Amino acid sequence: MNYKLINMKVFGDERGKLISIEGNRTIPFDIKRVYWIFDTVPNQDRGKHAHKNMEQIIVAMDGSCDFILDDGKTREKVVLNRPDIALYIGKNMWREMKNFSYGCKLMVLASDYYDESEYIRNYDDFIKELNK
Ligand code: T46
Repeated sequence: MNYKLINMKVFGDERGKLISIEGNRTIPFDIKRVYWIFDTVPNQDRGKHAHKNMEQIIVAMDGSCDFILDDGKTREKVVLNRPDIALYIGKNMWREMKNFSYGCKLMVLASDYYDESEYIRNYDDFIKELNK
């Protein structure tokens, strides 16, 4: 499975906590794009696609959601609910995002610019792409 959970180093003191992410250092790619997802509602799923080439880091800054990760052979569930744990998803991984809490805030760092042609949004096409 081409994903991993990264425990982020937390700089904390009496003022609160701080976490820093540096491309190619704390995460395994250069950051070309940042986006965030917010105002989520339960029972409204997201994702249901894979990326041919893109790598991403996802952090639940507030609230929680489940990521279903699928490499065409195995499906695993990861619960994101802490701002100090980053989910790295590599290339060719099907992802579904479910069970959002109200107003969950996800920050996403991506290894490339947005390119709709790089998405695989049909599961059968994803399996075909893996077997090419
Ligand atoms: C992913 C998960 C975690 C853009 O125009 N630019 C962008 O950078 C992005 C990410 C999206 N969009 C447009 C494309 C759609 O019209 O925003 C709309 C919603 O995107 P989408 O339905 O793909 O959103 P999610 O939450 O299903 O998936 C997103 C990312 O697209 C995807 O790469 O891995 O978050």
